[in-house]
Amino acid sequence: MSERTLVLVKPDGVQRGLAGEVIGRLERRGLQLVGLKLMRMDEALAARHYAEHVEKSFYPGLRDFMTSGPLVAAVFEGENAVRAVRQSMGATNPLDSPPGTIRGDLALDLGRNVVHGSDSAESGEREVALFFRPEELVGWTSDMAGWVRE
Ligand code: DAT
Ligand code: MG
Repeated sequence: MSERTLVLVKPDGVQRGLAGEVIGRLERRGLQLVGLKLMRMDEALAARHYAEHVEKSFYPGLRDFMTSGPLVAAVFEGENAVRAVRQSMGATNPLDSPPGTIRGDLALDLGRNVVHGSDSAESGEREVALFFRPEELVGWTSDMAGWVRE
């Protein structure tokens, strides 16, 4: 079933000039981009986005990091989009992420791991709605679709 996933190039990724690299890797895998913008996360959005982590000891550092500069927010859509993005991202800790993954190739530190991706289809819907108004998402048919999926 088709699903949507929210991808964030975190402030470290944008500062390091890796936004295009991260989005490009996911595009090149064949995932379809349906939303994209540069924006800044404020504290209220951080608390909603990371609701599952708000009470954790690392949350203040995570919040300060995520609100410290611009991020690139993107939505990818398609069958198994959540799983494909999580696999391309690698593990939460870059040192546990194999080479070939975004975090395994581009990051070293748990607190500077360059990219976010929704962890389930349900999270994807919730997170997309936090970052994008419906009219900011673009439905379109990729002319390459038949060359990406059978
Ligand atoms: P992921 O980003 O892989 O979905 P997560 O949802 O468990 O991982 O955590 C969100 C972010 O919070 C993660 O990308 C980095 C940070 N984080 C997670 N666990 C942490 C910890 N134990 N110490 C410091 N930062 C942590
Ligand atoms: Mg997560």
